[in-house]
Amino acid sequence: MKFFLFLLLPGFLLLSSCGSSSKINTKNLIASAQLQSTANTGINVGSADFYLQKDGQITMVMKINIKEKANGSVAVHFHEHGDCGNKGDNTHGHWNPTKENHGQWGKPPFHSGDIGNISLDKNGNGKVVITTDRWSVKEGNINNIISRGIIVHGGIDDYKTQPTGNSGPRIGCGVIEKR
Ligand SMILES: [Cu+2]
Ligand SMILES: [Zn+2]
Repeated sequence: MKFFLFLLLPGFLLLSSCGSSSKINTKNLIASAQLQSTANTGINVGSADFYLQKDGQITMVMKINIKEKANGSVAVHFHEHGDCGNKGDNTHGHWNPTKENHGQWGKPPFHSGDIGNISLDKNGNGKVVITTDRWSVKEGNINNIISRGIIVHGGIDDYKTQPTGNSGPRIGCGVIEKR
C-alpha cells in the first residue's frame, strides 16, 4: 500500500504544477492601469497589467491594496468609459460588449469586465489573475479593453442585481492604457 501511494503522489504533484497559473507568460505587456482612490486622487490602490499569451488570449494580473478594507472584499468591474472624473461616475456603467446580463466571471452570462469580488488579507492586499479570450487590444475590435475604466467598489458584488451587482460606492478608479 505504501508503495502505491509513493507511485501516485508524484503524479498528483505533476498535475497540480501544470495548472494554468504556472504557465502564464509575462513577457509581453500590452496594457496596464493604475488604480487610484476616488476620494484622494494620487493615492494608489492597485494596478492591473495585461499580458498577451502565445495562443492570443490575454492574462490580467490585478493587485489591490486598500488598508481600510483589510480582511474584507471589494468588487471590481471594467466600466464603459476611461474617465475617472466625478469620483469614478464618469466611467458610467459596466462595459458590456457581448450584451449579456451582469453576473459572475466564468459562469455565463456575465459582462466581459465582471472581475467580481477580490478578498483582501490583513494588510489590505488582494490579487486576481484571469486569462481570457474575451478581451482584445485591437482598435475597432468590439472586445477592445483600451480606454475602459476599472472601478473598485466599496461593497460586495452579489452577482445577481442588474446591471451592477449592487456593489456599493466607487472607491477606486483607473483607465486601461495601451503599452
Ligand atoms: Cu462596477
Ligand atoms: Zn457587470
